[in-house]
Amino acid sequence: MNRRALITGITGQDGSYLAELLLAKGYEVHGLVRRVALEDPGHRLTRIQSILDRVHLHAGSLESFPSVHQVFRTVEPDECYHLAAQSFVSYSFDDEFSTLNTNINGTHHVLAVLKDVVPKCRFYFAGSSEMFGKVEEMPQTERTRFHPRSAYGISKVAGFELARNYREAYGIHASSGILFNHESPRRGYEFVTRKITSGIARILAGKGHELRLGNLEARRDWGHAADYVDAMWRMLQQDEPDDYVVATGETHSVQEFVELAFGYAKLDYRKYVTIDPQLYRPAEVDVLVGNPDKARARLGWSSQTTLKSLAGEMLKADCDALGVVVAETSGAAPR
Ligand code: G4F
Repeated sequence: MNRRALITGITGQDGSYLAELLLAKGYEVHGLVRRVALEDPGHRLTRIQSILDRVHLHAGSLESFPSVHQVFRTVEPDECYHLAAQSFVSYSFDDEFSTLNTNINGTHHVLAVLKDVVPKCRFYFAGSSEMFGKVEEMPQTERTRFHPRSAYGISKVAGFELARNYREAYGIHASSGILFNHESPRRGYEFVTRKITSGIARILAGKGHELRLGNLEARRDWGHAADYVDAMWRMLQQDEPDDYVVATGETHSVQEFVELAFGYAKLDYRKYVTIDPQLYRPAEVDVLVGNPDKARARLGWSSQTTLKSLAGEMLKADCDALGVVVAETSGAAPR
């Protein structure tokens, strides 16, 4: 019989790539989605449009224990990938309360239900490099101390500790990926890389003339989301549950990404980029760079995409969507 996987957050960037990967591996794939998503598939299910006839969607709310319980009883998954969260760091400063409630309670509900209904089900928690925040060492490893700088980062530390506690206290096969930033043409428009590539496409299409950005000096370790979901799957195939840093091992500034993407478009970014102090965060994570040695050694996983090809792929996709041709995005094969 096919293995059954349940994905929370299946409609998002990571959820959609993961669903495709699991289908290709022969899994029966289920997703927990909000009822509003089922009522508005044209808008909310776009990333999984091409696989809609092959996945099973269940309406539910992570904020409600009975609702999560009902979905788990129906699906009885062998593997659960818990990706759903309020994931925009900036927004977590605007509404700390809903970010903490949604992210922490959502994870707690899923773990508590899993323990009750399917204790043998393997569990993946989407941890984040935002947990390192004001970094205490370079590069960051699984042993680096957490120092989160936002309600989002705090909520991820809480989820990470919940997963670890369920592993230690109840013997649940719970693993956490400490994922560094990962992007793709399916990235939400609010995140900086997609904001940049979609902004350039609009400029080229004559639909915009300015790109407002915040802190260009922040440095991130950016990989491709399609590579990173493979690491999630590999974690759940291990005999023993554990936690892993998933990263490229390289760090680049937002400014470098801007220059790379505008370079592809043959535009001088200085003519279009305006720095908007309103877009600075009350507490910034200045630099992130992960050490993926453990994932490489134990999971046989490594990042397959350079920042250059990632930026090219994203820009090309945004330009294609607006019918604009960009001359040179070599090495930027669509996935
Ligand atoms: O793209 P960002 O919004 O991503 P951020 O905050 O690093 O978080 C992302 O990665 C995490 C993993 O490390 C995830 F856990 C999280 O869910 C999310 O996926 O911002 C990247 C950097 C920041 O330093 C920000 O201050 O870009 C800087 N930035 C500069 N101008 C901007 C902008 N960020 C955004 N979103 N918009 C700007 O205009």
